[in-house]
Amino acid sequence: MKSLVIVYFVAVCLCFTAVANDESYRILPGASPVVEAASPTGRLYGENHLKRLKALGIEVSDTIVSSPAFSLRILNHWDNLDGTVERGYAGKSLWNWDELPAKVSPRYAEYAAMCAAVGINGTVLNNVNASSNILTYEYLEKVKALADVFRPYGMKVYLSANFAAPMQIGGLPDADPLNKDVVVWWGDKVKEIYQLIPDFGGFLVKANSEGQPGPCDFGRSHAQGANMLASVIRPYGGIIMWRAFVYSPGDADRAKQAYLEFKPLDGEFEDNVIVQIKNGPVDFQPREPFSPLLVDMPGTLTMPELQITQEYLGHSNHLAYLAPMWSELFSFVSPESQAGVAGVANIGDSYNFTSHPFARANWYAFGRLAWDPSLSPEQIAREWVALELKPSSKKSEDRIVDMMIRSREAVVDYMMPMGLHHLFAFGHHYGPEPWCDPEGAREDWLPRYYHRADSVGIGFDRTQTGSDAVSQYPLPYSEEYASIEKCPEEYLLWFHHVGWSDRITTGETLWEALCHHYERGVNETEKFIEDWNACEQDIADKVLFADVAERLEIQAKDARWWKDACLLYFQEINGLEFPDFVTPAVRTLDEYKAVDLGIDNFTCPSGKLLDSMR
Ligand code: GCW
Repeated sequence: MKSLVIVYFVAVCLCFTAVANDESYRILPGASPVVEAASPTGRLYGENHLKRLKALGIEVSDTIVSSPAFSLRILNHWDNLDGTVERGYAGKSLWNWDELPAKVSPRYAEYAAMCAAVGINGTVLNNVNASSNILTYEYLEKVKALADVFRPYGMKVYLSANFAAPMQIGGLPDADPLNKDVVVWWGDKVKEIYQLIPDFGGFLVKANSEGQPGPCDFGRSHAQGANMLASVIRPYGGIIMWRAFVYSPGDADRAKQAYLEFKPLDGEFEDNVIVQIKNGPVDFQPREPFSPLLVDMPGTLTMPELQITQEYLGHSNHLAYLAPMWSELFSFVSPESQAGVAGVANIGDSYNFTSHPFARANWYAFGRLAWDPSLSPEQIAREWVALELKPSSKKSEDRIVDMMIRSREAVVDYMMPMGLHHLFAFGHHYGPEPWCDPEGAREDWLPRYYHRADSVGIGFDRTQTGSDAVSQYPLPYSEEYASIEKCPEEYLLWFHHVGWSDRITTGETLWEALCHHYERGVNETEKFIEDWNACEQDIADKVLFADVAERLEIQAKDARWWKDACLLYFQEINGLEFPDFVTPAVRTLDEYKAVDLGIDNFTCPSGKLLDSMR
């Protein structure tokens, strides 16, 4: 416990510097510490923090003053109205639209309490690939029922809006943001929403992205589209979160496209529009360099979008504790420059909300970091392990925290180390398919677009001799990333096409280094099994213990699959021998190529089912 007390002291000091707002609180020390706050939500957060300290056995010996770093700390649910969840791996949607508003499940309040425990203050209920039906009166009544449950927990409700809603449910011939009828339609719709939900938060919009409608369909810019919605919602205090996740097949490197489209619009957005930008320039890969757009829109409110659901990190089968990834982002993107932070939720109707017991740690960590990004991933893991797993010995606690901290790097190592990205199977994004080439598929959806492996080398040249994405970065990063010598190893193949036999800074050839990473990733997953088994005596919840043990077995098997499939495929291209330390592949490349999980694009069955199909 001592280490926790020390880190808490540091965290408390840092919080003193944060700006006070009505969500902040103060806890005064004493035999029974007192919570002071300017608002009921601030009081709730203070009480929740005090509860956490008590549960962790930490005494309040000095006054604690705390304010959130980001004023908007929001979950994005990619939940569809038919109960499915896009990229959701924890069962079906938690929202039972068929039963609402008549029947309000007690799980809604449980969910809101979990969010409030870590300071999450908003939730977008539906998928960004939005059905316009959510804006019909029938659904708005259901949304109101949820908003009523969430309100006492300090959680505001937001909705994803389909930009073509005036056409789809309003009967208008277009959705041009400069068409007066369109503006009137949105104005009436917003009025209807606020009559039902006076503290409605606003809209999240995915426009002109992956086939979704948007202002560009009518010759208008993203700023014109966002500003029209912003103007109708402004009188009610609402906001528009406008996503910058745009790319289209064409000449420009996909990693450059959001910047190319949005940077020229800097300064044009209304001040109740926040441009929501994915953490990396491509798409939630196991590791990406930060998105340069996040640091180069000085005249625009921006917020990073993180992905809590593990679309590209082994779904709910793999242990991947994501706080290290998010802290990495905040080491490049200063939280003070951002208006909020969004996390794509990993929550469903599964018995524990997230399916993998450790996936709850990512929900927890998202909230804790959104409140205070200076908290260390280790401290957050320590809190979560002590609060949720409650191991009966310090040794097991340390062991589990250590596993969690190592887990994200392990996933990067066995899936796509050294800056490789998008080697995923088409559609479901679970297993490896660096060779994937389905007929008629868009080039920028294929792994070869990203890995560019050929007989000479591997990696995407994003320097001046290639796509020049490096020049979108500010100094010193633009210079560092452009130089093959100075580029950090973890981004090497993101920015450079490197010869297979070129020596990298460790003295190994690129091929040896790549093999090393894959091998290390696999070894780590085997160590996770040993580590977890060593904790068995200390975990009282035997069902949870067995559940995790089973998933770790799947993860280790998958890690071998990733390593074998990728290394065999790259070997076929470069014709080199494997270094001695590489363990022999379990199957041949052809056998791996024949693996067909038979699962659809967006959802994934339970680990067990997947395992039996493998
Ligand atoms: O990562 C991709 C996902 C899509 C998702 C899209 C987005 C909601 O594969 O399923 O759609 O990103 O972020 O809009």
